[in-house]
Amino acid sequence: MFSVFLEDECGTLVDMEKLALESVRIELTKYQIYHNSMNCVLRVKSPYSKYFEVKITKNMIDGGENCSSDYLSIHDGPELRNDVLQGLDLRVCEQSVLAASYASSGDVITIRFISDDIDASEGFWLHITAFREEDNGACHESEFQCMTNKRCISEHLVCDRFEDCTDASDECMLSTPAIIGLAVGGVILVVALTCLAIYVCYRKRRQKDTGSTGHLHSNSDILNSTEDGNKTDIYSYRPKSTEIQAIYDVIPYRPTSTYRPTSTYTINGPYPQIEKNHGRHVWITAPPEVTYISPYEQSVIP
Ligand SMILES: [Ca+2]
Ligand SMILES: [Ca+2]
Repeated sequence: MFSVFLEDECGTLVDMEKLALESVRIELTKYQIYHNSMNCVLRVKSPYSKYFEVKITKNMIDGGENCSSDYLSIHDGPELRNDVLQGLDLRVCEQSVLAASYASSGDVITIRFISDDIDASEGFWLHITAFREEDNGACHESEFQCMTNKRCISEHLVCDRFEDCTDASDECMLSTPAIIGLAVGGVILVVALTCLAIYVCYRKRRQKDTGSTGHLHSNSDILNSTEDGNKTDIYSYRPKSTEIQAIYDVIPYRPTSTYRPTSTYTINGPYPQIEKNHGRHVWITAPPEVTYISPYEQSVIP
């Protein structure tokens, strides 16, 4: 949003066509409190002879009784002697009751701010939008038609986070159900991510506690995994046939300084036999009678 500070532009003309603007915000001051003893006039000219829709979006003018101390006036024309915008008080201050917006009857408005020499406040903001009346119920291709009053504004003002139509139909407001849906979806997503994080931590912790990557990768039935004192790794499994292969993790439950994964791993007896060793994983072919394997001891235990 292009902003003009009235205190910096006293006596000037804001030509929106030259500035390529379809809307502009006029702010009284860039400071927290406006100056005392101001008498500042600014004219605003619309692009392509359009009209103006003026919204007073902030009104903190220390006006006192009947706006007799500080006040704003907005005139429907290039001169201060022109009437104020239709429906607007002659003097606008914090005590004024305002309508949603005010329209001009021409392409120039004159804004004036007066402050006395004591007490000040934050000032005002005006949101000014250029509009055109519809032609036979339609707007041009590059325009958006406001829903209620059918006025035409530039399509560039659609969904720009500033309400340019009096009914705000140019803005992409989310419906209440959509907001609720997004909120619920967000909560579910957060809970799901938290559960996933907890599960991953749990798995890592468990693997760390066992000293193992956790399991036999096997199509055999894994009966259990136990620990036998200091002998470290003990798995047992019961193959269903002589052709069963298992990927055996040879990392012990609690690795000791003497433990080394072996690449020349053998087990007593004709079965089972080692087929492959991929680092920590050993492929084993085992007969049905093998029910207990202690890879650390390299033996078959009945
Ligand atoms: Ca004052
Ligand atoms: Ca807008």
